Amino acid sequence: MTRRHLLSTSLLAAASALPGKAIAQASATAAPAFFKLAPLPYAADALEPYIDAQTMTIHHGKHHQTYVTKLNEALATLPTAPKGTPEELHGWLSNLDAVPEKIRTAVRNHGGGHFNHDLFWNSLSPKKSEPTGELAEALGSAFGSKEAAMEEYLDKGGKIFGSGWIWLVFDPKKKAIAMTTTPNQDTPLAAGHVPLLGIDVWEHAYYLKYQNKRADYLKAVAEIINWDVIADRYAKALKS
Ligand code: MN3
Repeated sequence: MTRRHLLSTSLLAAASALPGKAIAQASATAAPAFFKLAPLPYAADALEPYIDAQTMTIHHGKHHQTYVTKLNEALATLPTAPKGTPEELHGWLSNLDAVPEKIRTAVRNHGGGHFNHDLFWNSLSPKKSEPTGELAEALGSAFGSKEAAMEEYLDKGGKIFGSGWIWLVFDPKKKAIAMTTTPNQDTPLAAGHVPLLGIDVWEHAYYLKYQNKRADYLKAVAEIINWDVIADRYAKALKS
């Protein structure tokens, strides 16, 4: 028996030992699931009427899933398997130059997409809230008031050309919060900023319900911001 024949025979034996379901799953998945799509932290219709259930279902289940799938496909080409932890992704996005060149663009776009959307879903809530404590004070000193901060959010979010994100960030160098934007799926991490709030301004985030009326979408989303989560992120950013 040749070595090649021996190898193919043992592979066949290994394959036939797998239950049918495992084989079907293995062939349906192109790359190992280093990173996985987490379920939404609320029901798909929970943010109605501000964000409709159909947009939510497609945005999370198709768009976000695609970023995860494509990130995993790129990572599968690496000689060593990644850990697939949030900390690892955070590290790559904070220092893209250190990411192997052949996967750098995929990590920036699809890894960024995965990171941004995770933060986005968890920045929203059907339960109404308002900024309190240190966060309310920081909004006051940076913008004058929460209302003024939200005016800047509407203005800057409305002016994004093409696809991108509007962010409330903490800038550790200036020890201050600020409103910034990024194009495509770029993250604030690349600029050394700590993202506190991120709102998706890609058309896929609003077009089914709001069509070209981006300002209406931005105003609606402002009603469902989970300020308790944003305050927690700010408190953690101050400590680190
Ligand atoms: Mn999106």
